[in-house]
Amino acid sequence: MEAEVGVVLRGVGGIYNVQDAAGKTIRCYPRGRIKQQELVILAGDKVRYTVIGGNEGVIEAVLPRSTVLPRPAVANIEQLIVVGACASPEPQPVFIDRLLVLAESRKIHPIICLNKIDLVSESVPEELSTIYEKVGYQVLRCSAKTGAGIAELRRCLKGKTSSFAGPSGAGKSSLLNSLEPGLRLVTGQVSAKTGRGRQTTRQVELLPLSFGGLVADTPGFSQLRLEGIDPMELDGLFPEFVTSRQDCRFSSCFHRGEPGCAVQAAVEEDRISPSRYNSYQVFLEELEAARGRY
Ligand SMILES: Nc1nc2c(ncn2[C@@H]2O[C@H](COP(=O)(O)OP(=O)(O)OP(=O)(O)O)[C@@H](O)[C@H]2O)c(=O)[nH]1
Ligand SMILES: [Mg+2]
Ligand SMILES: [Zn+2]
Repeated sequence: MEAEVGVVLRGVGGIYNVQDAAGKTIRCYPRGRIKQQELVILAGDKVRYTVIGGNEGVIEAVLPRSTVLPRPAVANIEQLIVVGACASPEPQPVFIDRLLVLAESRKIHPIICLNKIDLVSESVPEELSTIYEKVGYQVLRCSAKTGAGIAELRRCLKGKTSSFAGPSGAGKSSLLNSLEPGLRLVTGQVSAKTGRGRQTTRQVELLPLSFGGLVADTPGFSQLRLEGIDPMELDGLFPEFVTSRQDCRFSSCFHRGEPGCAVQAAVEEDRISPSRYNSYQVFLEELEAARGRY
């Protein structure tokens, strides 16, 4: 029988739901040699499989991945929808920047989605948007509650393989329910005491969208530490630093107090946002500390 190629939507207990070319879900077991190779099969993986009757199949091979996101691991994501709440939980630019750097480092296209605009005055999303639009990022302003911005979010997802990311409680699952009501994803409350979400989504799963495309709801990449990035290359993951850094006096400039630093000059002249520059410094320290440990 001919092998077919499909996409792994999710894996639980060694059984993988694979979406075939027609959109049907096939329950697949990996062939013994895949298990022997200790090859991990991820959500998003494109796999070659043989149908063994009905809706069941055997996975023969995992095809090369174009991208991989860590914790939760998900493969072949084209766009990362970075979700941040305007309130409840309070917006954290460093968290947004962390996800943006992650996306840039993996060559995944990021889009920012500011959710819960119904809870705040217009100035809150306005100020946040300015920071990111200045960089050149697309920023959506949404409310899963009122439906504002949902049509635009739908347009961004159409025909693509995307993943949602962002702090627990930001409203990732709620946004997905709002743009595709059939999904009925479980959502949680934000704790009144800590102001944080309760990590309602525990598993990564790719969801087929009725208007075309796949999207991963995730538990939010909340444990995320940046890894495997050379501190020298961090500035290249902040798109707005790239033109300035060419004018730094030293080619090995880390942009933290060196004389003749064009990046710092750009911060002073407000061409680079202070909050972005702050995130750069936080990540630089983190990456250097991680190096020191080995
Ligand atoms: N007012 C308001 N509340 C929202 C909005 N979106 C989500 N919420 C509420 O925020 C809470 C958390 O939403 P979830 O969708 O569970 O958040 P999540 O990002 O999926 O959280 P985790 O799965 O824990 O990572 C729920 O009580 C939602 O009803 C919004 O646009 N406006
Ligand atoms: Mg969720
Ligand atoms: Zn510099």
